[in-house]
Amino acid sequence: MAKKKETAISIFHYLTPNFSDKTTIFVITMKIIHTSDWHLGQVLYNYDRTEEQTGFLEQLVRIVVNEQPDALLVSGDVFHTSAPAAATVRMYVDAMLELRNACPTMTMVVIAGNHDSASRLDSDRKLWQVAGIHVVGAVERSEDHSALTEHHLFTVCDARGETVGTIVAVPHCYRLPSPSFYTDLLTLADHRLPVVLMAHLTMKDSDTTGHDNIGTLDSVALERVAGYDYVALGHIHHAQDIKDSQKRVRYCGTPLAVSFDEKAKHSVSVVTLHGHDGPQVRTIEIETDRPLQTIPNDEPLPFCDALQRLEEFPDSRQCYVRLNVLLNEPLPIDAYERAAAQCAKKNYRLCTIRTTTPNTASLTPSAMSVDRFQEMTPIDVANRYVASQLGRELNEQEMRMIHETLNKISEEEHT
Ligand SMILES: [Mn+2]
Repeated sequence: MAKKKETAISIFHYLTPNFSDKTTIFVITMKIIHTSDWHLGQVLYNYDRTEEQTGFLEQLVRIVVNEQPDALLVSGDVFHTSAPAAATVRMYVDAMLELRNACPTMTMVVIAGNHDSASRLDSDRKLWQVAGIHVVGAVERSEDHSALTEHHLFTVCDARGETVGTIVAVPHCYRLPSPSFYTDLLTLADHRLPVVLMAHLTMKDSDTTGHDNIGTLDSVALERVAGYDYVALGHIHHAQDIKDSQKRVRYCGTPLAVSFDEKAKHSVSVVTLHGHDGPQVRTIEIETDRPLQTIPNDEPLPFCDALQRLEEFPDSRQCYVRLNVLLNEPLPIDAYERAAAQCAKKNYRLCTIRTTTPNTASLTPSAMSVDRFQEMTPIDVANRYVASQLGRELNEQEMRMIHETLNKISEEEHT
């Protein structure tokens, strides 16, 4: 039997000299957990969310313990702000180390999203490396292949130490070194095994429900990430496979809702790659004690009726509430107090009263909602302003000036 197998392998080698033994005998599998958009440190209408975020991170640790994946990928927007508070950073550091202990052999990769500060994430990159955690804050602009490989490519091994694939990690970036950057990096990877791209971007044809149309200026066409076995995306908060990608290109979505417009379920994705066959994706729902709830959820109602709905709302959890009011008459002067009192009775947290005037109730609002505006980073806002006023994007110098100013502001805020 062994002899037959050996003969078969040598025939295979003769025919395909570039293949290694293991690809001929076994189908190599790589199991990854894909998550993104944690937005740690987000404050929702002045309510601190540390408890919920800690709750998510604890669930993630349990998932990693149970699944024992080969890799854990965090595709950007780890933090909600570019200069997170010390307590938020501490929550992150503690969680990363617990995740590391939960599965000591898995490869861990984190990339920066548009909400993260690339340079801050990169500042302790080498320290994270000691814990076997790869952090990629900024894009490597050198054209040197070994520099690019060292910065962006990470080998994944299984629990036995066998190589099972490669992760190509590209953080959010307003200007890539070239439009073909993703496929250029693919050529540096070992193609005999699955190659996975991590990126934080707006993919063309993605469902942006719950988002403003930010980032359409630099939306990426499917062809630009072609050739990868799986593309683990972050940025759009609604979990989805990209149309026409044969499920190879996917947003895993937020584990916790960041805004009231994110109504889909929240989960992390468990992805198994068998050689170059299409990925198998399973989702594990993330539970929360504090869901974000618009009341009524479908159509706005006059204030008193909306208040009635709030009173009757059955969820026994400690919901965050956005009251959805149809303005057929002016809002009572004590509307907020009445709504807040009703919320207090149920241990809910009133966030906002959304008002719709009757003649626009059926129309899609063209202006941006407060929720959507809050989701945007200062750079997004500046980009949108420049695009609407000047019909162009921010240039490098303007971007740098804004970043410097923002850093100064956040330093002052934290002193
Ligand atoms: Mn995000």
